[in-house]
Amino acid sequence: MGRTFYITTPIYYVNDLPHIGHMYTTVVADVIARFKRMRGFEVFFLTGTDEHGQKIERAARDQGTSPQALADQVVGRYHQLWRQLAITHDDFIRTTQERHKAGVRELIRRMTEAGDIYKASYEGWYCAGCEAFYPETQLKDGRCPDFGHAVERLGEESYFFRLSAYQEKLLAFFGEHPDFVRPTSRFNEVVRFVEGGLKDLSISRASLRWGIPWPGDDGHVVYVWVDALTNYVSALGFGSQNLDLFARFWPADLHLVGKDILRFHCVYWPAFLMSAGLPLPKQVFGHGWWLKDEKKMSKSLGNVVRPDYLIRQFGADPLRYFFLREMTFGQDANFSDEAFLARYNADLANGLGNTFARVMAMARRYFDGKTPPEACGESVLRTKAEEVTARYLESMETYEFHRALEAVWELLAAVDGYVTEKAPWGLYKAEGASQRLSRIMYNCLESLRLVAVMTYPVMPSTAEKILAVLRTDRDRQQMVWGMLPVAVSLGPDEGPLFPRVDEKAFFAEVNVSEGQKGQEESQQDPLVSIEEFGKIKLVVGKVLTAERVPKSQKLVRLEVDLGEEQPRQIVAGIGSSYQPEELVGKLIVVVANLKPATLMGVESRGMLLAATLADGSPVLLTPEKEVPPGSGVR
Ligand code: ME8
Repeated sequence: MGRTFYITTPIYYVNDLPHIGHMYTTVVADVIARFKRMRGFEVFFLTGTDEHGQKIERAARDQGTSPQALADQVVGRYHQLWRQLAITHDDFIRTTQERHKAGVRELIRRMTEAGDIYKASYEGWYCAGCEAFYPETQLKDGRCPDFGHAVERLGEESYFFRLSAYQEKLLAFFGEHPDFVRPTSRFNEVVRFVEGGLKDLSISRASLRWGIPWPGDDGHVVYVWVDALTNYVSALGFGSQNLDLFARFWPADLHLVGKDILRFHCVYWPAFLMSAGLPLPKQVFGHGWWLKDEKKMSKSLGNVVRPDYLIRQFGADPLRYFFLREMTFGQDANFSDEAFLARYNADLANGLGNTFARVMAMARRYFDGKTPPEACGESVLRTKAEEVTARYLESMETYEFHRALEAVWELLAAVDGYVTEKAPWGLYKAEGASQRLSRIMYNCLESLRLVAVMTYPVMPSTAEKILAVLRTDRDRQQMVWGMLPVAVSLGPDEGPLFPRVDEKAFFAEVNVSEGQKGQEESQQDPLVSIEEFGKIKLVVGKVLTAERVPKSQKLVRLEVDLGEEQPRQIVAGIGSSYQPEELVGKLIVVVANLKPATLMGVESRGMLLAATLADGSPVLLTPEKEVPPGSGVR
């Protein structure tokens, strides 16, 4: 049986569109997955989405849609983005899938059987942003300690997990597995946290509906973190009849996460697994954050970056390269377009692109469009290439990607230096396509082949392009010297790998077109022109009938007179603040030309406007005097 490697990303919340942080973690996981496959491992690479909980329920309510519809929409964007970024995940799990729910029920059944679950009443400070309770002592200025989100006092009956019983067991496990958390500094933080004492954990919510019902008690849903963490085993069939994947791939080799969610992965998850009698993952890596202007990006700060425009303009490879090269894996780094362009021009257009173009132009000319006819045994370049390959492998194994890439770029520089020193053009002039010239060019081409193989996990499409020109197929991708075939026709010249970009022109263009799109997506308060605003048709309407949408807590179906021939049917998420009866006869403001949408099976042809209070509840907008239905609003 071959060696296996199971790698996971966090499953991302669907309350918002993906941003650079989600892209980063997933790209890094993809690089590791591709690297391991290349080294002969049978890899299982999992990513997915975390779709339950208060965050999602609130976001859906704010957008006047259902949590499931919101999730479906955001998941669509994730799938599209992972395709654009050339992500090779083997599975995509969604916590709303039945297979996942079965896994959660099985985990809870086992924890209950172990005697680790009891029911008690609970009161505490709840942060909806983090989906977590905090003790009074941990609050900072009355807000959540990590991000400063608002917290609220919540009290209810809840099921508890006996986390306190696992303090010693966890510490013993940490002691026996010094590699469990990386980087080491983060491991120490985790150990200190557990040494500080563990309190039992509330793992159900009675006040929330959008979640997995507690097995045998429909009045509760499972706490979103118990739900979410279980994805790592439910995706392998845990909780179902078919345990083949589970037997093959569990325990995970690597949970890759951002440092924000380390505690959930290094303390709670191992405790749940111990309780359920399951093996623990081998390693959790908590990487650093991409910062914007030295601050962590977050939706609430409005400084989120979505570099979709960079993917549109450059394809996936340059951004993948930038992610891996710019950030010292584990630490924080700043993101900026300037830094991206600087790396693009220096490392890709100049470094890789130019060296490749320069060497290939000579090789094509000297050997009639073929690879050199004679290979070379020993040379300085071979020595360098072998030293670089060894260093690259070592750095990739320890996830020091920036070092691995640095090593590869050293080899590129060595090729450049070698060409300058040997001056093959002089030889060609003097001797024609001689044996000596053949050996020199072989050394260069073989080094470039190795560069392509080593860059493959990070820049798969560029590597494939180079390998196609060098006529080396997948089987020949081993990282050993001497695999380049001699005297075979080179693949066609497809032009520069990375055309140089003029920074001034780039920023001028980015600011007027693409960048604006990026900005609009990333800023909280984007500006719209009067023409854009004019496209929205706002009209006063009079509510004729109102009734609740069956099975929905929030949705109300309205028939509204907009001064048109027929009343309009509108579905609005206002049922928790208004009784249907009190709506009839009210004048409201409606977006009349919104694309129709179907909410819980009922078509809505428009949207009513309401102010939103801090707790998310809506207050209807109504004209200050009686006006006829159909009056325009501007
Ligand atoms: O936490 N820099 O989901 P989430 C780098 N659903 N990485 C970042 C980042 C940044 N500025 N911002 C986010 C959740 N990330 C839970 C996880 S797992 C069982 C449940 C990345 O959508 C990083 O990997 O908030 C972080 O851990 C993750 O996105 C959080 O994604």
